[in-house]
Amino acid sequence: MATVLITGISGFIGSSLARGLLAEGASVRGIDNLCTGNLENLEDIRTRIDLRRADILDIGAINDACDGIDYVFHQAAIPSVPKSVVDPMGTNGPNLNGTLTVLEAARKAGVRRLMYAASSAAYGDSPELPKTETMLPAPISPYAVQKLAGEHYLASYTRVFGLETVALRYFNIFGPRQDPTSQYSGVLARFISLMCQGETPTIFGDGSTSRDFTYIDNVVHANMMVAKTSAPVAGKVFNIATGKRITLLEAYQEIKQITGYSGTVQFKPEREGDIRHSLADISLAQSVFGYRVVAGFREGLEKTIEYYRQTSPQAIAAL
Ligand code: UD2
Repeated sequence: MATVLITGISGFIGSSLARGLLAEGASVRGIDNLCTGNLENLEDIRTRIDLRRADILDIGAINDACDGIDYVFHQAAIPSVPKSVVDPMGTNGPNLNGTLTVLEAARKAGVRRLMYAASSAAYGDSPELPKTETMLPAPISPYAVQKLAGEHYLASYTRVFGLETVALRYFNIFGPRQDPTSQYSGVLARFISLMCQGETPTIFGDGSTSRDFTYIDNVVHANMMVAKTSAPVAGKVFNIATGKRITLLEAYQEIKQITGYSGTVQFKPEREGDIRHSLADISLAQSVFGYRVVAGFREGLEKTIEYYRQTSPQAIAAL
């Protein structure tokens, strides 16, 4: 049975990974500084994990956390484009130096493989679709630069030190436990939580903006597949998405249909720096390590809406 470390375990993606890995029989250790994460995300599994409160830049704590670990799933980050624009230096610490800290600790501890939450932000807003891993990256925001620089550190640690690393470029992940409360929250989390409470959502732009919205189960599946594959994945980068794109207007209409929301939507000008369209080519992950889309957009929406329906508005507000 493998012993795994999840950084950022109390976040939306980290806590989902923890559940998936526990279900596979893994022994799960996690670290989090609770800066953007939330302990409520771990409520049902709290007693089954070795949870450590530590900062990703605390090399001593990260060294300790990597001791005896087979696989690291590095999810800790400040995952916000706008926040990185407001505070490039403050976000560079956790997002880039934090990744280097984890790589260094993993190398010293003899970890078998390290999986990294990379971002589709690396592609920038070049109009070419779908995005393939061979395209030249064109990061725009500090966040995109930080995440892309992390990928290069991974490749370096594989080449120079022989540590097996894999970068998974996530495309617009959504699902239960995603925090819907901030103005920077993912659009689907915002739409769903607002519409479940009968409040009016806002579309920035004319609604034709599109994204490759990816349900969280696909991310958990991808991480587990790539951790255990015997295919040559070390030092590589893979898109993790669905290979389909949905416009904001389509997303709004589907949510409306599922929730029975009877209100309207308001339109506002596009947000500064928004990318118009995003769509992934997922054939590399499919062919190299058997990734597949385990849950599509509609199924993901239904499950996410079910979750927000069961979560009271007060609990959402407290997130
Ligand atoms: C996502 C990721 C980000 C990074 C980036 C890569 C999230 C939350 N963010 O940013 O971390 O990886 O992709 O490019 O997954 N919008 C509305 N109404 C709202 C909120 C948003 O119309 O209430 C629009 C927004 O202006 C944008 C689209 O929805 O056009 C998606 O916004 P987002 O914040 O969910 O995600 P994105 O693609 O900016």
